[in-house]
Amino acid sequence: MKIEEFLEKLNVDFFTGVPDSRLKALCNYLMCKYKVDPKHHIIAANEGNAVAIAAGYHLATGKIPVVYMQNSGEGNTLNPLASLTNPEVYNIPMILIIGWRGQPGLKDEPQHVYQGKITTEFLEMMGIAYAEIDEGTQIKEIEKLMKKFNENLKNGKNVAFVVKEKGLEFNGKIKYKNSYKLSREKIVELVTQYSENDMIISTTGKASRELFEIREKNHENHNTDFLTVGSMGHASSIALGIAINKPNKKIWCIDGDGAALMHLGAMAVIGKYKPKNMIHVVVNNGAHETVGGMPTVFCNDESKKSISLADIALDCGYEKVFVAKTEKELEFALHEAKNATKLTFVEAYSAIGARKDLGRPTTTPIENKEAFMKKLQQ
Ligand SMILES: Cc1ncc(C[n+]2csc(CCOP(=O)(O)OP(=O)(O)O)c2C)c(N)n1
Repeated sequence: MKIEEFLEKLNVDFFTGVPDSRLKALCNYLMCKYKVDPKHHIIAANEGNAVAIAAGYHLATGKIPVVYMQNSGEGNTLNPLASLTNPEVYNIPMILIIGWRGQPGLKDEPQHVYQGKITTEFLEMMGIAYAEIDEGTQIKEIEKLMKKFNENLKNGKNVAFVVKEKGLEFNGKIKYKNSYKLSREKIVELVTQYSENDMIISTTGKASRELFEIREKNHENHNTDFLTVGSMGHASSIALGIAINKPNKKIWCIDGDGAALMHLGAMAVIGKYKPKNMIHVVVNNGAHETVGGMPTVFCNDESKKSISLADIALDCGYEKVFVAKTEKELEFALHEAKNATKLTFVEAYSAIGARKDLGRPTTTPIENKEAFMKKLQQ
């Protein structure tokens, strides 16, 4: 179904959410039509944040907002859906559009399998009426459905569309780019070189896939690396938990700007405890590159300088903070980080993009965990 025709039936003009690869058609359409014009489109920090922004939009306008997300984000929405928008609380209507990874019957990555199974059960549990959209869904069906959904919305209830593979399409083209030269893969490779035999916790998405492939290419062991394949935004907190309890090991975290933003409070907690054996490297491409390239609030636009993650780290109490925009600057920062005895932060600016033939980890998460724990005990 064409995204334009689908949205016309919804009759909405405000969207907020977190980008998803299944929803590329919607995400790219919104970027082409609105970019990030706050009256129409806000890319949120996390999915719960999006529900709250949408609630504010409804309170101010009385209109129906759309919240879009990957099904991985359902958990982040649970609290505001249960205690803010729910009919037994404030009764605030919105339309959820959810990309269905781990759709039963289709092969997907391990982090999507369980979430895929419980995606619609979650909606049932939350009392949210939903419809599935797949490749064959006709616009007439949406028209009919919206008659029913509009009744729900009028009564303050939320409704949802769960979008399966190829459920929505968009023919427009959009290229996401910035002015930085270093690739994320190069940054990850340099971290593996400078960290030597230290432990690395890497973030959700392509950074972890690149880390895995770099180890393969260099015939190195994977047992120093914990690939946080799901749980976006939590890699740095996992690193904190390890760093505190293994003070004689150096713990590196390779994070993304979208992931750091998703649970930004984690940096304040890390800064409070200041593990001196922890190095937090954020690859800042200003984008959710893994799922298509839509911007984060750390994106430099033409008019304004972006928010500085390095400044946030300093304010949170990180003790050594570096900004690297070139390979030379990054090598310097990583060398200093390796020798530091204080909580260290490196903001590494990166281009948007990845190798077309980038693979996926060939070991399971349980194998990863067991090898990692064993190595950590040595
Ligand atoms: C809770 C949750 N929401 C959304 C996603 C989908 N997702 C996977 S990677 C990613 C983007 C990560 O962006 P960033 O951390 O900046 O890393 P980049 O891909 O740019 O390297 C998103 C949104 C997810 N896995 N989990």
